[in-house]
Amino acid sequence: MRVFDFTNAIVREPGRSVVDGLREDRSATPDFDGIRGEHAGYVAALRAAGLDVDVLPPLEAFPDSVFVEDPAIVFPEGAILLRPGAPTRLGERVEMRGALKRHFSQVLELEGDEYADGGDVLVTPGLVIVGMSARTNRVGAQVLVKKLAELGRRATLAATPKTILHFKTAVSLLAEDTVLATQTMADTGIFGGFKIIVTPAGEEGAANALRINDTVLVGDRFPRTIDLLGRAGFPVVAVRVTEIGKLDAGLSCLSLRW
Ligand code: CIR
Repeated sequence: MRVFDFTNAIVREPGRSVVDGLREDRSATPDFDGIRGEHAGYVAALRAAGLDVDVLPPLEAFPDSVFVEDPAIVFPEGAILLRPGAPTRLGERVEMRGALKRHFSQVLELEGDEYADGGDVLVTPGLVIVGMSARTNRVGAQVLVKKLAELGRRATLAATPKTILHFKTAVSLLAEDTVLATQTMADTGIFGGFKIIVTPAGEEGAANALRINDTVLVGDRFPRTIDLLGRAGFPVVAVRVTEIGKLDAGLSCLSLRW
């Protein structure tokens, strides 16, 4: 089984408060109806890729709770409940616990003061890479590596380039031996053992793509990346995440997959 062969996903519907989610760039205001429509399109794309999708209800108290990738990571053998690094997001873990317990018999938890976001965790064949960032501190990453070992997963730490929010903002796995990465991420040397397809200049946001079974989801506002991947033989599905992108998010952030 390949690490991107999935049968199930968890997503959460956006609440109206989603427009108050965290974002660096305050100049472009996200639109709720736009986000809701994009989210519905995303869920349809997951289903078309073959996934059974559990859609959780919105949580108005947590504007960023639509980004379910951050409070947990999941594998066929079990889940790990994380401690998101943004103070406004820490409570999302409590809300995610019940869903994880419904789907997984083994649910491990980060329990100290450490913090780690799922957006910093890249699963590759044989090795999970945990990026340290503003949302995942060193202790959080170290505790997470131990929890991953309990699930039988080998993991290593890496530094997330300072200019980006999460490790996976700048890289995604396209195939077992290939990643899509921004030039900055490619230059770190972390992906020396992989073929690297670099996002065209100006389309760095495309690096947060999502391989699911035989499909690669890519943001529809990145035509040059879509063309590049198509010519490299990847079956690309363009998904609209323009309003969602105003909240510093992309395709992986919106689901947990196993
Ligand atoms: C945040 O800043 O936490 C949200 N507005 C965006 C989270 C994106 N999540 C991800 O990249 N895994």
